[in-house]
Amino acid sequence: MDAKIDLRSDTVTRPDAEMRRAMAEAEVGDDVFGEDPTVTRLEEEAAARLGHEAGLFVPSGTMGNQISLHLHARPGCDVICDAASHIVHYEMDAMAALSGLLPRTLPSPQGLLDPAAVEATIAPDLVYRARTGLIVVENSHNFAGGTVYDRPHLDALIAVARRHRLPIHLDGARIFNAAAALGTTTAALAAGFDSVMFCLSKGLGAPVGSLLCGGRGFIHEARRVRKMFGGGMRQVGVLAAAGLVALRKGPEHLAADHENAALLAGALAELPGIHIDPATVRTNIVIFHVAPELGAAGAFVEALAKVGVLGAPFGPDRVRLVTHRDAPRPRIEEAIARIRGCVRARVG
Ligand code: TLP
Repeated sequence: MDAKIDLRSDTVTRPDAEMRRAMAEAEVGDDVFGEDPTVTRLEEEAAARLGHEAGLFVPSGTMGNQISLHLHARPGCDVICDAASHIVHYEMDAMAALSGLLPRTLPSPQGLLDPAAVEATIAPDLVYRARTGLIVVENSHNFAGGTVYDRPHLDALIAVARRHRLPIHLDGARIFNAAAALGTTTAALAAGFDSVMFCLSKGLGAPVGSLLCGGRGFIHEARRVRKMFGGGMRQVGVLAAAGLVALRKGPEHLAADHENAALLAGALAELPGIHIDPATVRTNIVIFHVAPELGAAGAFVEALAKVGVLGAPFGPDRVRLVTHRDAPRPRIEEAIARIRGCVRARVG
């Protein structure tokens, strides 16, 4: 059997030859002193792509989100977000640990916040109620299977935030996937948010790094919080150089990733014991339910690994597969054949 097909995440993508060349040739300086020209270029280009005034290069999406939460809301405040948000499940409860914030979660169909439910959750000004400090939106939504908000939906959420004078942050780790799926631009999806985080290290293919974008004053403060969180980096232009290639060239690969995800979802839907509605797969994330006869999600993922397909358990009976540029169409076809064989061996 040839090599494993790694669909655990789009974070497994490796820097390509062009990125490695750019890294080797990068002009660098000490970025804590603001003297790394490659980082500065990346921050400017990223902000321009999102239609925001300024950008800040951060080591991870988690740090970008957490800097933003820290700046937007005071300790003791609530953060309104979907119940299955990345900031709730996969960021080590950092909002509580680092910023004294409490998530006020709303279970939302397909992970997409209902503006009326958000408005109803905003705390009234009562002496015994904590204040709402912030609203957070995730687009595309990871845990819900890469679902996307369209612009009218975002407008309705931003209008709620404005009516209540609340800041609103976008976890746009995969905003380029959302834009590709909706046939729009990242700037169109980022408009109206007070801050936006997106990742270079996922489908765009960079080895490391995310950007936090927002107004000039906000990013000035964000630079200070990044230092406080231990994210001040020095000659980091070697990483920003790969990030620039990812930003310029990465988006063009995403449509193929989405086609591959649709192909995978369609094939999975045909298999006994696997439940997925392929119509819900809009981007590069494929999440399916496994029936008990296939075993728990963890056991099924182990069985898949034995046939050379790597996925991730995403709950007791859910499995996630993510398509990306390092697994082109023939590899996805091969993955489908292997998964089919594995399922048939288990359910006969
Ligand atoms: N997501 C990772 C894991 O943490 C689950 C993945 O493999 O999908 N926001 C969203 C919506 C994300 O999906 C992620 C990463 C982040 C933030 C955090 O980015 P990093 O991993 O760079 O801290």
